Amino acid sequence: MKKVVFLLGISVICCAQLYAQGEFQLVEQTLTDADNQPLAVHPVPSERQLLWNETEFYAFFHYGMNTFTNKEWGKGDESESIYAPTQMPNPKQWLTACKKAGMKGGIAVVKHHDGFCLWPTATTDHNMTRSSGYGPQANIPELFADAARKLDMKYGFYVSPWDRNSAYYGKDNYVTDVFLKQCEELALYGDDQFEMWFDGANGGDGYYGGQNTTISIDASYYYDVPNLRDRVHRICKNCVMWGVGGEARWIGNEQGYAGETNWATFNPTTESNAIRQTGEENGWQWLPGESDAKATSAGWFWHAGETVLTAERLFQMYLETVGRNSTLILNCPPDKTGSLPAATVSRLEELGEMMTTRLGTDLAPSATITASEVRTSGANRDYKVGNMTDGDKETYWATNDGTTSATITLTWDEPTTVRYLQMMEYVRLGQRIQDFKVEYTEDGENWKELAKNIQTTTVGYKRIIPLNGKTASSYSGSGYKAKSLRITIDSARACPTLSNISVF
Ligand code: FUL
Repeated sequence: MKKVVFLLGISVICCAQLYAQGEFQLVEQTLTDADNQPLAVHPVPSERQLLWNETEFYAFFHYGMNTFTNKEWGKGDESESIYAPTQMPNPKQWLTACKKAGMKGGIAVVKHHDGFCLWPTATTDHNMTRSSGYGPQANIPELFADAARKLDMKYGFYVSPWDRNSAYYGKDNYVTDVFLKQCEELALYGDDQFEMWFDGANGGDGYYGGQNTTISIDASYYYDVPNLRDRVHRICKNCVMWGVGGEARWIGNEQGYAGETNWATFNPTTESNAIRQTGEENGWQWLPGESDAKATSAGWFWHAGETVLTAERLFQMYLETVGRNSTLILNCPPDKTGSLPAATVSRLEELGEMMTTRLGTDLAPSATITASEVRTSGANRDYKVGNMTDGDKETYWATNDGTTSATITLTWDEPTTVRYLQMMEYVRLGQRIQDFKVEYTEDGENWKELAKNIQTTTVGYKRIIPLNGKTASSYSGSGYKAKSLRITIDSARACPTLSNISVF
């Protein structure tokens, strides 16, 4: 009797002898991956995590009670009438400005720790229906979702699990009758939401319905996360539950940078902020990083006299987050009028122009590309080098199984000025690359290594290497005249895959 071996994804012939009606029959079974795709390196992203990653760069809008009290954390005892927009809040203006900066979406804070809700919730009276000015007319989630759809941007909401206003906070019925219901109400503003944001700040002192006390909870079970996920995903199937929700991780700082080495894999019980920045190669969960940072000088909420960071600084943040396998959620606070101040709008436009100048013209498609190895094609799929420049995220280059190092060379007809290299792994099959280097030659013979001071280790969903090794003011460099650019992948967890190479 021969052994039956089932090996998914590898072409094997399994033979088994089955006893039937008194005699042995030989049954031959063929399990073939006709496409010869590499086996996945686990853990791998879920479909919704993949879609979420594509949003890459999006805005955060902290707007609410604190906008009117000049605070960052309201205690929860603020009278509703203090929320008094002097004009009709205008999420369309917020998102339009952010789109010009190259952002693909936004998250609106609709309930911060003070518990004040910017929509007519059935869960508490502490909401905008009792506010003043233009407040009672402005249902922020409704206006925000509507504006995002019109602008073809992704959207989602920040709903603080911690509620310093609620008399029920700390008890079970806060979770069942207030928090989960609020999340469900918000989910109903659109099944096309891409992320719901759950902050980690939890428990502590507050008003709590007049108790004016300190309440501590254990966030690891208090918020009933499995139920929370189910209730939101039932309505919004592609909504990543951030932070407390356990589908994407905080990057470990609020300064707008990720580690140069950055794995999307992580052990969710790890508490070190330094490790949050780099992820964990052997992490058991796909938990990609998101970096939250402020575009302004003061707090998350608008404060009089604040300034907007320079476009150069914001571009640096982009390179150090999106360019390091993280997403970037950049906070742009609306003021008391309910709009973004003019200085923010013009800075975002400047940033957009900078992004287009620096990263807008891809030189890779005009190069001839060769690789040390190309994986053997399958019936309906090939792994040719052209897959990296065809603009199709579902096609990719790969080597054969067992080959974990390779070179890819791009050659131009004439020496071409290059400043940035962008690479994307086909992360659907897991994050693999562990170590690579980049070199160029001007004369076709002498090779020089670029960006030597940078850890050229991980790639992940997206990596952008400033070839002069500088993320700050990097464009001021005059670039490198390259006849050829060579990427050497020195090691990978399994045969490497790349779905994109771009050169700017
Ligand atoms: C923090 C909060 O406590 C801040 O107020 C802000 O919302 C920031 C984005 O997350 O943890």
